[in-house]
Amino acid sequence: MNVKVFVSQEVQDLLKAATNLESESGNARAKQITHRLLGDLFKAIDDLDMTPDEIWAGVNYINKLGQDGEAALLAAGLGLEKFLDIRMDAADKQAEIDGGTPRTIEGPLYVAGAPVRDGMSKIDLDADANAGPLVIRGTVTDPDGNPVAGAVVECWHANSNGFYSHFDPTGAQSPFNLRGSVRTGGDGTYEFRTLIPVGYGCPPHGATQQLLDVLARHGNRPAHVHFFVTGDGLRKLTTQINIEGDPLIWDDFAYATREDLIPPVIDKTGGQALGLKEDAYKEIEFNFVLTATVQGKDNQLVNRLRATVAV
Ligand code: MBD
Ligand code: FE
Repeated sequence: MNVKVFVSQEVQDLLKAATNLESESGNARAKQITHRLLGDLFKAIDDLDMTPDEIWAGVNYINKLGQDGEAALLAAGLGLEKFLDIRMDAADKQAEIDGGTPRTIEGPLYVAGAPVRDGMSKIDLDADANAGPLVIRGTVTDPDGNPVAGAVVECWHANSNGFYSHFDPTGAQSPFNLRGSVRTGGDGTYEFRTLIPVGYGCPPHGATQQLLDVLARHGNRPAHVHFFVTGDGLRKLTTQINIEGDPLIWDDFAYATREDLIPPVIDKTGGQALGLKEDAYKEIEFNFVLTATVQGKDNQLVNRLRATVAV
């Protein structure tokens, strides 16, 4: 088959009818977006001469994606979430906002409601024989380099199996294991006492890995730690750090690695006095620099569905 029907009046009318484009009712923005995306799909079907079998494979794939609860995971894996960062970076550049800690994607595994502590939090609630102790500490400063008092640093990461609490397929972890929040004092410092994470891998039988297999891509991330950082009058920062030395550091299936987000990992002793499980431990110093709101507004706040657990 090599037919081109997209530009026909019949198809253009069908697109308008299907999205109720010419009526005043409904959500105008949703109609605009649906009309455009559906049109782009129709055009791609024409251009690539997609077969009915291919279309139904795609429709069935979407069903499996939803059944597996993996739509946000696929968004990370296909670079859609990274694309949003590229757009926000470009918007910042246009607005001449610079100097802050680089953003990188949130990913789908945040859980709201973790306990908030002052200054320091020990977040490794569950024993993990294969993970050594790790201290992550630093400061939160404003664009002028002043410490931010009352800033909140939220942290979440995986265990030595690459699994996150709440999403752990083995069900092994306590709620909020390896998740926590620290509120800074007047000196703007924060500290997390935790364990060294291992990189995440997509569920092997899930829809995301299924598509990645077809594309001959892997579904793994290098070891990393996520952060949200908030402070009064400053924009919320969403970022991550990588654990230096992970072989996948520049081969992340979610494209989240950035040059300035790979702090050195330092060997330290004295862990016993800090309540760590071994005296020898690793330390990462990572300082967050927040950026000012734009006309009093946080233009990088992102609303999305997030898991919530009551403390
Ligand atoms: C993760 O831990 C993650 O951070 C992302 C972006 C996707 C899947 C798992
Ligand atoms: Fe992650």
